[in-house]
Amino acid sequence: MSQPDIFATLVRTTLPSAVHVETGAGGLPHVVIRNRHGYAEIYFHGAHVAAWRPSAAAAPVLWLSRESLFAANKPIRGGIPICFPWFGAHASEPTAPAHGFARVRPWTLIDAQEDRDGAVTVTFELTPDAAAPSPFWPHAFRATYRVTIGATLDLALQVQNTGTTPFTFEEALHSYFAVQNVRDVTVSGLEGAEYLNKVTAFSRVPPENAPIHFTGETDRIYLNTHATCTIHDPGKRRTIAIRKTGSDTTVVWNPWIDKAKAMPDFGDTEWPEMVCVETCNVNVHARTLGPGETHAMTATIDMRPL
Ligand code: TA6
Repeated sequence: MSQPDIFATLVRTTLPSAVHVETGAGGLPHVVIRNRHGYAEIYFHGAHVAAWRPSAAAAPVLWLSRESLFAANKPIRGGIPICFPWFGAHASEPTAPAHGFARVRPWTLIDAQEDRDGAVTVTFELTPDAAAPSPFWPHAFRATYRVTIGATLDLALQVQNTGTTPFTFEEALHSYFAVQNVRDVTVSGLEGAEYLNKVTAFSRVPPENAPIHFTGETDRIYLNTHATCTIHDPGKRRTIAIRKTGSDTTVVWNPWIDKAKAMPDFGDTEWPEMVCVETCNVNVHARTLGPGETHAMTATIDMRPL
């Protein structure tokens, strides 16, 4: 898509000097933000934050697979995929895209601002594709996604029911974080929460009252938790805190060896480099909105060098 085409279809705002639209991987357009606080890349495809490196960071905070696809109908592997309006496999339609359609649709840039402190906030919007409404979730909605590149990475996903009947949806900011070696990493904050263990057919596990260590495939939906999670990464000598609002579940995931090998867009030896801590409302915490109602979920990602 040429620059004029992008500006004709996907950009509906003026751009401050810290914000540029450039051609990214796979020829997909992305928004590049360079300010005093750091650097970020956000693809129009899925409003996908693919890179974030705060000025204080010795290495990128988000992980991106070296095997990731960058294609119109495929999700990007890494960064922060937006899962909406369902999480995981569709409840009844095996042909439906995993994690919903939002991450494989182009979003429109509707606002871009720079504040006096140099923080940049960009806002994307997704509405039903009039040309190709989803047969899997045929509801009238408006989703907006606000991303702020400041000392922290602030994300806000808002969903509005613009129709005349209630709908139920799931949502996740499926954040992939870069770590030195997942075997040496712990995640704190979820000690008191029970979880559904996807590795054992979603069996229910009581609170373990200890930080999470990774010794194998880990795929857990922590329930009824509003906790701030912290990734402790001794190898990269940093912590990454994920604070949240409007979210009742947190998913923690590392595919480990076999699952990594089974994913064509995930390098066989990449799994030690990442961990997902996902801010979400999924499973029993799916949300229902009546006509005109809105729901907002936020995540604030705060990297601190040790
Ligand atoms: O969030 C964890 C999870 O649901 C895993 O079960 C795994 O499927 C992962 O998401 C990645 O899903 P994707 O569709 O992006 O390959």
